[in-house]
Amino acid sequence: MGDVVSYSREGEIAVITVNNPPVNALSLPVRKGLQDCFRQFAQDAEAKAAVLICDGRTFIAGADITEFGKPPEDPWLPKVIHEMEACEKVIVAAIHGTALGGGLETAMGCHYRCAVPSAQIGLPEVTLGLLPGATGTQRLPRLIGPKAALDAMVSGRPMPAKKAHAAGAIDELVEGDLKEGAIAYAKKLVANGAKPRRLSEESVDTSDIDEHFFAEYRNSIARQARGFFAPEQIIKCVEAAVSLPYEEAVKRENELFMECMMSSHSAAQRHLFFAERACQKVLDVPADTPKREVKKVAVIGGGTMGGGIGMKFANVGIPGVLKEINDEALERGLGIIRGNYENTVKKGRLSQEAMDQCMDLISGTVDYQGIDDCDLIIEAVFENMALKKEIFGELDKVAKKGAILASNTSTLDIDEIAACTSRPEDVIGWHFFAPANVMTLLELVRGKQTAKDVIATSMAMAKKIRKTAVLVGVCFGFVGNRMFFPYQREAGLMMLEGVPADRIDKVAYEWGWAMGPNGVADLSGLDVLVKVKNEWTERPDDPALWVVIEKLVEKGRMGQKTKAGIFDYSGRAPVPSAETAAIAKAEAERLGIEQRPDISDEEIIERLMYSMINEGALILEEGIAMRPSDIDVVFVHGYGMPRYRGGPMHYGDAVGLDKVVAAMEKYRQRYGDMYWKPAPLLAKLAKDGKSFDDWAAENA
Ligand code: T1G
Repeated sequence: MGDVVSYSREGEIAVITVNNPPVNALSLPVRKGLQDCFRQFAQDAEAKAAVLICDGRTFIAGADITEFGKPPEDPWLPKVIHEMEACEKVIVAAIHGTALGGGLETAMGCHYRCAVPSAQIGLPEVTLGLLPGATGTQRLPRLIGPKAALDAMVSGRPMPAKKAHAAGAIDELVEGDLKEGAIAYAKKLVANGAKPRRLSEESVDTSDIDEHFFAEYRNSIARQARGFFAPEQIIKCVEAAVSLPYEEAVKRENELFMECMMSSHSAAQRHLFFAERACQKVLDVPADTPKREVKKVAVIGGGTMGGGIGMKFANVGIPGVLKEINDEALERGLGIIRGNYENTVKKGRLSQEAMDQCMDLISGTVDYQGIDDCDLIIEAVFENMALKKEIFGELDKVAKKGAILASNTSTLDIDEIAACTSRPEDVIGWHFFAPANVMTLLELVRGKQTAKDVIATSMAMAKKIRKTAVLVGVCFGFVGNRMFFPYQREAGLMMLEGVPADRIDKVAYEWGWAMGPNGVADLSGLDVLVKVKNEWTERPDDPALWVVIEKLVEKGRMGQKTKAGIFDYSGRAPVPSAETAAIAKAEAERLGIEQRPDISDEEIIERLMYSMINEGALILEEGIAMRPSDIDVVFVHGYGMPRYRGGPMHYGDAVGLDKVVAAMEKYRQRYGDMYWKPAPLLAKLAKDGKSFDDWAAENA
């Protein structure tokens, strides 16, 4: 590979080019190369101005995340940026693709910025549990004001070039060839006698903020930032930007950045960054596996799930057919879709025109003939194996050759379903998470005979409909639900031991879950859990398993949908129910369960999380998940586990598997081997002082 940073000259304009695929990350060689080239530019008397540009698909997309966690090596990025900014001659950043993080910070160290209209700029460090640590928290407020800068840094969302231009972050939009346009812009600056604009020499315009601004800003993000460490650190940096001299404020930024870098939150969020990319790679399905074309989709079953699934395809311009059993059900199904779109339009997140375009792509049918031209057919009826087998038998008769036949089953055996067809190689599970048009997770369930091109096509289509797909194997509950069962089991058992349901949920919520286990059960429907238990033929022989939930269902308390479940719901907020407590007490007496109402918060979390982690270890041993990090992606994208925990397996590593196993031993002494015998893999890793990450590296 040639130089990662090269120097050339076009007449009186120097051109400094970064070429470090895939995203021109600011690795040590790039930082050194930039420093050398800017020094060369300063010495080059023929060069009146310089353009900083990148080869490949994007301007610098940030610091090199793979270097994090290792000792930083000189030259550090702030040092490179300050030396570049101090240059007496004008430097122009020429931006295409995504100038992110350290990339935008470098561009803000340049004196002027130009970009093609399709470019985006942003400071997404917060998504990694970090903050812009190379003067970004000081420069962006000087460019676009403290409020807009905080919005950009706390959300981490990129800004399109046109909006950035309007805000003053981009000085010139370049139509056509970026390099030509940037050189022309640099020449214009030279001709106009423009001086280097150094943001470090400017102060923040505070005319639109008052003494309440920061307190009000903290309140405005409290909900979305709940539990996260980095957002508050970013706010502190901007407070420094408006109150301290630049040099002092940069020192403060570095202190706060190092606190973020050393935090468990950032380790977790950086872990997820790579986990979300790794899960797209299937170990035995090469990336260049030919994919089947998907021009039209059918969804069988127009319930909440079916409607949401159909929307995901319409949203990306793929026509779909919704198949229901009769006109009334079909009308209801199409009505669900229409209602979802109308809600989004009402919230201002979708135009009426866009909604109409999506609705025009969705048609309906009440017989199988209407789907014989579809390339992908997704069955989304309720969890009943007999019904699913009947449907797949029909699909086998009418679906075109090569159509992918998918089931949205959340627990049932894909191989058993595939066996009802003459084409098991075309059958795969597409397990969406409710609500399908909102939750980002999609579990793709690989059957024993699922063809590799079906897997490759499914992974590609998942990405197209903006789902995060994780490939899993066949077992009851696959990965997510199978690991959520022990989590919910422990919640139920602690309720029987006398711990109030609302306290269990409070502890889980404060740990970071979007909602506690009992609130989730009420949301999903307690009857659904009871149906799952009945379908779970190999469930543990435990008379206490979800016994309270079964009694509640017998009394018609199904959860939120009946305004009463584990909790009562006069509004949306759950209210502790005396009826649930009475049932728990009576069942505990019947089962002879010792009352331990004062179980500690620590024990509540350990029993909820370690039971889940142990199941995850079993799943890895059985090959149901390819990687521990795939399991982490499942829980962050499908179950509301906070990103700053990194997922259950990363959390186990962060706690230390030896500590996990030691805690499990306590519960094994009290509750026996049925649930608390460590999975062999977990026991071995703990004994060897290793982590799931170590296991992943050894089994990649
Ligand atoms: N460092 C190292 N590798 C990176 C990288 C980075 N910053 N960004 C992407 N990659 C790898 C990625 O792992 C994948 O590798 C390949 O590039 C393609 O990525 C000091 C501290 C730029 C929008 O957070 O958002 O600067 O899997 O699949 O979908 O203040 O990558 O092929 O082996 O995502 O086209 C701040 C992170 C860093 C941007 C492109 N910057 N990257 O998306 O491709 S912290 C970011 C992205 C920082 C400073 C702070 C996206 C993308 P592989 P990809 P994509």
